[in-house]
Amino acid sequence: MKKNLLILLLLVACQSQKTDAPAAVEPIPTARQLAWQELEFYGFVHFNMNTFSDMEWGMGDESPSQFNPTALDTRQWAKTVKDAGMKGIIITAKHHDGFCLWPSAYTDHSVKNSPWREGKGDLIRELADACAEYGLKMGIYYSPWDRNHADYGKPEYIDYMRNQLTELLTHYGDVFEVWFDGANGGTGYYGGANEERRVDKKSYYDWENTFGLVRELQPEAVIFGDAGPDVRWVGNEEGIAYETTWSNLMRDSVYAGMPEYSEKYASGQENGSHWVPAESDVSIRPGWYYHEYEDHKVKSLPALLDIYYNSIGKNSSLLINFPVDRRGLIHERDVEQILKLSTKIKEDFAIDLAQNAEISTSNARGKGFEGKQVLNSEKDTYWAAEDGVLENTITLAFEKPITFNRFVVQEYIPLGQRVKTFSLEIETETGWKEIAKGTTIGFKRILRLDDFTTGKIRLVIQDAKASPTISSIGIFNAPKLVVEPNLLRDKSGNINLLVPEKGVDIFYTLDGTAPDKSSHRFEKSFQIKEPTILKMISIDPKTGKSSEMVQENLDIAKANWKVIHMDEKAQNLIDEDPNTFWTSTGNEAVIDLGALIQTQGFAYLPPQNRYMSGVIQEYLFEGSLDGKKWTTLSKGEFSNIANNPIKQEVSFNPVSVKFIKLKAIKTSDGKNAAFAELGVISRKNQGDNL
Ligand code: FUL
Repeated sequence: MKKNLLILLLLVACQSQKTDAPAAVEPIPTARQLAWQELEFYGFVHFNMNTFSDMEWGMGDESPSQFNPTALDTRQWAKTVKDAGMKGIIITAKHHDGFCLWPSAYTDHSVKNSPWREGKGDLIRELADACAEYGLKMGIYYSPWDRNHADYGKPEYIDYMRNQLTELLTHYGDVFEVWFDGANGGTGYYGGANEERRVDKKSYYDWENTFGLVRELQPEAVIFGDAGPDVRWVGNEEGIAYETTWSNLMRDSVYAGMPEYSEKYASGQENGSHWVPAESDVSIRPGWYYHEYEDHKVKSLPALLDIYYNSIGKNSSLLINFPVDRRGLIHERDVEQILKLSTKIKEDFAIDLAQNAEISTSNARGKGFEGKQVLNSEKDTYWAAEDGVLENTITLAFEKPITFNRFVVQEYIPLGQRVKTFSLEIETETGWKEIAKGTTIGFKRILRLDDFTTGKIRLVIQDAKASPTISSIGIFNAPKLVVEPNLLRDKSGNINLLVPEKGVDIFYTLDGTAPDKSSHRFEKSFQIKEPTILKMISIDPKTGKSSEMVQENLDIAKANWKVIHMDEKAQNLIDEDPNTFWTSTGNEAVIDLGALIQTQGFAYLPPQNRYMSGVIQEYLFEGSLDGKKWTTLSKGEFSNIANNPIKQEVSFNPVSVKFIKLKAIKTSDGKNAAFAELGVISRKNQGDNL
């Protein structure tokens, strides 16, 4: 009897012993990379000489006297970044034009020769202090390419670069990321002081020793570059990672600035040799640097939210840039938008429904690796399958059906990235139904789904490099994104109203009254041919939450209009699409309105593309009954159009015309006049014939 008891006790003791952890699947992250992975979301600041020269890539011959912010406040940057839920700030200490934000001992081309703080300022010091105060980390962007330094292209420049890195990495405390830009014009196309000095990007910077210096001075810092070595570029500047994003990279095949990088390497490779995870960088405006003419182009909440889900939700970190303005502040509109984003993210992930689920798994490795490990917030615990078992399911069962639309899953990356394909299924009355599929998971994968209601959800891992390890699963029911509707109208007057999210209703009025949920509900496209004021609003029917109201002053439809120019592209100026434009070699646009139209003004939309050319600043507007004899209806300037290229509306005494002509007297850059749209402001039964 006693003997049996002993055997039983021994058996129990053996079973309660912790099961061995799975072996790592190489490559795996280093300690500094693991710490970096936790940051996820941090801010970029582009601010230096380009802010004052109004350029994106300065030439290097700018005078330090141009650098003169009037109200620089790094604490305002830090507060914004902190409030937005970001963990740090990377600052452009030196961009391609070579101007230095700190008083480097190795060049005169720096703040020390600027009027700012009477040449006594040190912006990196001020930022380091502000970051410390707000509990943020600081990173350094340093452009290897230098259009100012006399030695660029020669071996001496490498000493200069290392001396400067030594200053930056020893004088300001801990740095979490050193960002080496891969850009080097070197084409002769852009001009610039050192353009003719092409360098061999692979060998010139002697990266091995330069990285060695960074390691020596800041052992905890990750180094960013196209080729890593620690963090890689995502391959675009839109802030978007790939459906399949491996943290593994064939690092030895890549070098910074290689032309085929984006296409061949940016999404990583399943069998990449090194752990070099992706970082998605994007600016909150079209440009990296501040330009007043982009004040109306700060990214909308839907656009920022798409970026968030397509970067952090796809195994990448997110680096959002603020083009700090000439005052030295993050512009009010940028602050407003980034805070809208962080508020929405907090709402989306407010309550983790998975916490109430019962977990079961198709395979269990043993003690310490049970399914329930995916629900605790400790990062060192995870569920793991037995060795060699690649196909697995993790099922979450709820007492009562839940409604959800977000699914978050994380692999336990200290043992390497493993999952190759997975799907998500819900239990329905007729059995399991697949609602989403994916490829890689990595550090974090977020599925943004329609609403589903079910009592059971299961993650099905179909294939993996080795038996999977999952550290976390989260399930959320994000509230609907309720933002102002967008209006699209074609030439014939067909109207479409759009909101980014399904299940949100749009209500509108055509009689000038304020819309509410008793107004017309938009169901399908309709036509408006005559001048009409359309007011619209969007409402989430479940919560009653509504957007701000938008008013569109629609004018006569352009269905019968003809452009009097042989160039096919001239149609762009009456296609009602703000994103297309036409450049007129004759510096004018003439339109046959197809009928007599009583008009009391005109509307001109300049090109909306990033590098606008031919924006009309001084104009002459004429009307005609026969297209031959013209009468001047208005003459003047569009003030501030170059800085704020929005639709310009000009009124005059009502007249009836059949032809209109907008002529450029002067354009912003002296180039041929360009038109995105041209229209009239008309009124029925008003005005006299010419
Ligand atoms: C690019 C640079 O050329 C841009 O000016 C900007 O700094 C961006 C983040 O990286 O390569």
